[in-house]
Amino acid sequence: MSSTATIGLPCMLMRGGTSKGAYFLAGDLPADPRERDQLLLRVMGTPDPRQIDGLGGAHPLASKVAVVSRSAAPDADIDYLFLQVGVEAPTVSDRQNCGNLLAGVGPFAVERGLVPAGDVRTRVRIRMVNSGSLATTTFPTPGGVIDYSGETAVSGVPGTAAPVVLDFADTEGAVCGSLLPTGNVRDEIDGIAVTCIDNGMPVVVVAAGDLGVSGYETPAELAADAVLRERVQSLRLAAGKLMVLGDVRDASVPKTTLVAPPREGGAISTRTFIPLRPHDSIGVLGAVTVATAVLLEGTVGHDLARLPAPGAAMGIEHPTGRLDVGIDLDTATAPPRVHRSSLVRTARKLFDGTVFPRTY
Ligand code: NQM
Repeated sequence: MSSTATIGLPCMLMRGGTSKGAYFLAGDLPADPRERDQLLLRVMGTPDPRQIDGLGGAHPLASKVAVVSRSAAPDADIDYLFLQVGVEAPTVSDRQNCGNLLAGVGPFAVERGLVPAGDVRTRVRIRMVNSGSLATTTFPTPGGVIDYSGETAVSGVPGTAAPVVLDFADTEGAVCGSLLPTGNVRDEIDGIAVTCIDNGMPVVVVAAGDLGVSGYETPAELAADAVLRERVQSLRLAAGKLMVLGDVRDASVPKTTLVAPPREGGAISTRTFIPLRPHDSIGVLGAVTVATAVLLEGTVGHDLARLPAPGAAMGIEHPTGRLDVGIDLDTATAPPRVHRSSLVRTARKLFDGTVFPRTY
């Protein structure tokens, strides 16, 4: 047991978008990934469905960690490593990005003095270490002080807060190596048409109707459907191989998104499994990826969508509202190229202090 694990270590709890996590400076954690992961399991209280002995919120969306440091990359100010900590299972995975926790990374970097605050707003260039993709985040810092309060509402979060604008570049194939890792806009698995796509998050897109549901169910209704869960698992296990992810039984990716025609003025309606638990909304890069999918001709979802005017934001409807995503896509090339994507989130500093990992 290292001494870092027995004495406390600095930790900030933040809500980023519709997720919540523990933010650390990389230098405050053990450098050895195995030692670091053991420590984080104790910090979050994993494995335990209630995470009663740790900071985790007993849900994958509240069992997340951001590890932040100054970047050596010439085009980035900050490096951000995202770690998904299991709830029931003692897992710590770096195989996916998290665009929601990303919303807190810029403010955290300012809070910890890694980046100076601008007089009106601050722009931080962030390298997402999990994939090497770049994100730029911009948030208000009037008078050089972060202002977390504001009028921006994010579906799935009560109240309003200051806008955190996220711009993504190089997310195409971030995890799988290419936007359409199977080489096709559409494949068939278990007799069902799917689109396997990765624009920052590996996602299997399926028409809800093909799985015998409407696609407008509540997350609780979807969670109660054991047959659906089995079919989703079967699809993602096969898709994992096709998407060059290998055996994904214990991995958090690919996610599966069920799509249906929009009902709330957006472009498409979604219900997402992360990877088997229904999401109350949808992940940031998950939404970016699904928006990209439905823009491409021939994909599952393209014909179900009500596409906005070219250049307008794509409204991705989800169980608790809508996430509007801007996608700059060049479909004239083969395969199509995504130049950038952008959206708005909010973040909140919840707590700053010292966490005491349990010692054994
Ligand atoms: O897709 C959930 C979330 C996420 C990840 C998940 C995320 C993203 O809602 O970028 O933000 O898909 O596990 O935070």
